[in-house]
Amino acid sequence: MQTSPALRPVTQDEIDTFHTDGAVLIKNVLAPEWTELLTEGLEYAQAHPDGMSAGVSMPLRIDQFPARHSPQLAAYLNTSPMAEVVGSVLQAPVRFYMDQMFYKPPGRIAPSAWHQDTCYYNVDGHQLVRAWVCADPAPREISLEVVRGSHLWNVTYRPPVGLDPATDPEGAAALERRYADGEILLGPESHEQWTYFDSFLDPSLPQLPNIERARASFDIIGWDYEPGDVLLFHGHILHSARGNVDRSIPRRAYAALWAGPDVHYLRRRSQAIPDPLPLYQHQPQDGQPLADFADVFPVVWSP
Ligand SMILES: O=C(O)CCC(=O)C(=O)O
Repeated sequence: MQTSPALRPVTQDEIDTFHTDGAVLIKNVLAPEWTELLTEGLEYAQAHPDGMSAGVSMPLRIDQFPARHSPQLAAYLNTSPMAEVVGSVLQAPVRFYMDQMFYKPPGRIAPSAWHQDTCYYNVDGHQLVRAWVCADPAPREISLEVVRGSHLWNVTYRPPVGLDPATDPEGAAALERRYADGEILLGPESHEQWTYFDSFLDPSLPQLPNIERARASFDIIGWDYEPGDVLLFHGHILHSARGNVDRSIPRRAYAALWAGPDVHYLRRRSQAIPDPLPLYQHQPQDGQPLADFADVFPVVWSP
């Protein structure tokens, strides 16, 4: 796959910031043509929903694996310098794991609640990196915030979605039995029809602190994002997007999850996002590195 280079190299300072803070905004690294392709790709995905396109409570569409149904997003993923930027920060070979679209139309911009990404997926490792880009300017009041350093807290919180044993004990008990039998709760069929509430709200994981209510107690950082920037954040970091402000243009974001060499499979009771479809045929076992599934997750960039 032929990728084109970033506008500039990632600096040592940016690499250090990512590892210390758990997130870094890499400014002016993507040429304008990438933003054009991204815009086309997001509009195409928005106009062509599939079984993994989820309307969430406010006007917000989240698509899982949108590059699968948007040719322009596939081209963006495969040829833009995104993988290079991630790999330069990890200083290691990178594999693509999955992608998402967060399409917020003009009007009241929906916030995204505080959460951690790791607990949603059947993977674990310290080299899981999210690259978030936006087709539109996104000042701090509508872009991402993180709790600085929370990627090193060594805690996996309960995702705030899924079937709650407190409200549906029988349904939850049935899911619990399937999990104990070794099943992946979100099987390949979930790629046809999926919602954030097909999963299991795992009561064994600690509940997220109410960060929004106690903002002053946390070291929260955020950025004014401009198209051409790439925001990188760690898979374990606590993050959210601000919102509830009115604006005349959309906020169309695309986020891809990338994996370095230490990332491995881990079947989670809290899994909320299905495994990538071609992975199911491998019947992956806990602890297997993604390198064991090189046909599904080829190395896309190496130092
Ligand atoms: O863009 C958003 O509103 C949320 C993004 C996010 O949570 C993520 O990329 O993990």
